[in-house]
Amino acid sequence: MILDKKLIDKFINITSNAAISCKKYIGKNDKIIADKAATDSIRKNLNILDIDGKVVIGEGELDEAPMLYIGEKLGTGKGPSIDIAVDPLEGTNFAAKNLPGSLSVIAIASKGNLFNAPETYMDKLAVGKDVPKDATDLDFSLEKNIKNIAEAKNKDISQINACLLDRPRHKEIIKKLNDLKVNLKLISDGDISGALLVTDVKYNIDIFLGIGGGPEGVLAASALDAFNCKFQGRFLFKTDKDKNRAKKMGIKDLNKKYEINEIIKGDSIFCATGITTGDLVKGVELKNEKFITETLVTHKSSTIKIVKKEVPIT
Ligand code: VTB
Repeated sequence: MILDKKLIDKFINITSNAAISCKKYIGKNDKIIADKAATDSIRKNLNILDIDGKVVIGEGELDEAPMLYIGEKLGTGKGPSIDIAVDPLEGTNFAAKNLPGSLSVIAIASKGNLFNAPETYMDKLAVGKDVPKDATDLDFSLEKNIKNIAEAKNKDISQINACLLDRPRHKEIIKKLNDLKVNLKLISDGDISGALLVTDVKYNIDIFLGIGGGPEGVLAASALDAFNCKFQGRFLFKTDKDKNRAKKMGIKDLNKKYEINEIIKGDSIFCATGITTGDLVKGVELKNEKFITETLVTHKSSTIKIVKKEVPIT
């Protein structure tokens, strides 16, 4: 089912307003308060929309998140039935420390079409549309993936650029990439943005890989699907609590590798508004008594664009 284009503006407003409500907390070194401002704003504004919405990815489960918890119903109940994935403030550290790259992010799809992801880590791989879909795979060796990308792009391996989170858990991968002479972009947080850097040659990233948050993986996949890029993810369940939770969510094979069309089906809308300026979009600016926001929007069935919005101070 195609999602009504009129929903696009409504969802741009949702993430734009969340970004604006975060603005006063940028650089205050308090990520909890910034996250709460974004979460409050999103919840309040989603609840007045004519949608029959349900959170499938949010701030956590009911016992750990009072708002935007998985399963929470949102909207007036009068409009289309949609599933919502939301990360009100992606890159909480960035906002708290006034560093580049914090975003307010939402993705929607028709009911049942957006994967209900557990709050656990995910091993991810994202590659641009200029590489054949079968050239890379989470099950291939790192060497094979890099070699195939280089071949597809007619580049030397030393010209390949890989983006991943700078974490001790990636020590081995980083060493292998160094040995291969691949160029690295090691990000401290914000792996939704990281994954989206494969969408356009201007970002100069050939592959995004490594282990990050599962919910962030699903959000990135929603946009990557509209860009016709490749994404694969495999959840990593460490504790028994994680495993039981996954089983309760209906995941039978805990080692399953998910393809993009198993994570997001049919039409979707994705909006990411900048809070602090990053690679994808500018942060919120205040000019002449107006806030100016920039939002990356993808609507799978119609458009991909960056939308600037002016919102008067109220
Ligand atoms: C990433 C990143 C987030 O968490 O998913 C990461 O996108 C994964 O968790 O911005 P660890 O920090 O435990 O590695 C964030 O960095 C913070 O939510």
